[in-house]
Amino acid sequence: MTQQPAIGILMGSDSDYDVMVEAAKVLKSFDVPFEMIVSSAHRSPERTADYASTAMSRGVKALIVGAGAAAHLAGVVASETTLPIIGVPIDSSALKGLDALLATVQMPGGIPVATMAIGKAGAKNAGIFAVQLLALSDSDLAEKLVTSRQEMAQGVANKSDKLQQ
Ligand code: RP5
Repeated sequence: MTQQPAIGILMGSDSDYDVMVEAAKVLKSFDVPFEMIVSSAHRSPERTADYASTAMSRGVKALIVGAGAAAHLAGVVASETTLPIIGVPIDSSALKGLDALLATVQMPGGIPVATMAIGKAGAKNAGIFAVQLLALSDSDLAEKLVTSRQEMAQGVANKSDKLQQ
């Protein structure tokens, strides 16, 4: 049986996939069920509003939303739901994501979007942040997060050791 998605990953275009898949990789590594959706704030506003407004009733706990250029998608999604929204600005335009960063992060008071870094690092961190939210009520996930940090630290030490050889 397919597990109910706990996290939704939404992107404004299929051209955003190479960035947003970094969030998906993190969720997979923690065995968190998720769904990936393409919908645009501007090109398919009704589809976007419908997805965002029904996500909570389908058991989704948080949404990771990535878009580039005039990146209004995360904000529009945030206006349609009280689920936590994690925004990922994508470096898909001539302005290399600075436009998307400002469009995603500069929300008016009252409708928050937790905005990550531009591009792949932001998508990866969005995945980790989503796991951290779920871990507040899931002790197995909380333990896995601690193990993951320990492995990361060990990886840094290993790289340093290699430099000495
Ligand atoms: C945004 O415009 C999308 O999120 C994407 O980053 C950018 C370009 O989209 P395409 O023209 O490649 O579909 O809405």
